[in-house]
Amino acid sequence: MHLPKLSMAVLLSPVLLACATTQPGQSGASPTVESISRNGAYAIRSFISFPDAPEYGNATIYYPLDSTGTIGGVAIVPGFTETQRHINWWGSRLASHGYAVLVMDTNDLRDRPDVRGVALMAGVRTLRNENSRRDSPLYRKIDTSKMSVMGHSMGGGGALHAANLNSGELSAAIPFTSWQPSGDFSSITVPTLVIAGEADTIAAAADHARPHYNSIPAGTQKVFLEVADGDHFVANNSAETLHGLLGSYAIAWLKLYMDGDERYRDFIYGDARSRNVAAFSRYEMNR
Ligand code: 9J3
Repeated sequence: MHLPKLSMAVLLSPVLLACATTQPGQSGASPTVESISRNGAYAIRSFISFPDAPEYGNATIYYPLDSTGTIGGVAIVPGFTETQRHINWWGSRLASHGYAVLVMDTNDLRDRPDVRGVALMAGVRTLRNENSRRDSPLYRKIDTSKMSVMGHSMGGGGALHAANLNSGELSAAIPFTSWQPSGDFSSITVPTLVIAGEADTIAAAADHARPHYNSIPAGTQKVFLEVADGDHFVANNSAETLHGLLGSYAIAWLKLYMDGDERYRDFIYGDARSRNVAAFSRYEMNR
């Protein structure tokens, strides 16, 4: 058995010593504003053949080809009368940065936010189960302890409901232009990035995203991003000119809070955000 001698040689190699300085949670090249504002390094694949869940309708799982180690998962639900095609740019964008992303349809186009929250948690369950399903392209590739939820409008309300009821099972939540009258999300303990639109006339920020954000406890990491002059659809497929900007914040949020990769902190809290100051009518945080 010559392995001990070999590993000693390996440890003393300067190249591998450099690798050994990589901090927990870090993977991939050093991020820049540019690199997190477009698709990442991974080739993207998707599939639709996985066990059906009663809580949601059709769904697609996007994932990075040739990911190394295990990866976190994100479940995403659209808004009232919407389907996957309204928000599925997030699936490929996040997959290209190293996540397994389940983008779903609801059972009923009119399902309310709380029902969408239950659907999201079922999506999380599906992603976790893919890790142990032998025929899955994600077999043994998922870190089942890293799961997050996102959603648009009533689906953003759903992401907030899911986080409010299941913070212990989640790593992060990212509602965008969330809709839930009288929404009280005071049980959320997972880091939550609330994306809003200044000129949203369907889910007015003053009546929805803003009070949603305020209801999240001060002891929970939270950021309120309000797109200047942004409408109800700022984070949907149709708002292509905002994909780079909003994608960069969501990616930084997931990398920091789902993977613990501290290299992304500055893109949210530090100097790297000041370059976008004109894009936001509000940019608030509790820390
Ligand atoms: O999911 C959404 O876009 C909410 C839109 C809305 O105003 O619903 C009211 C019934």
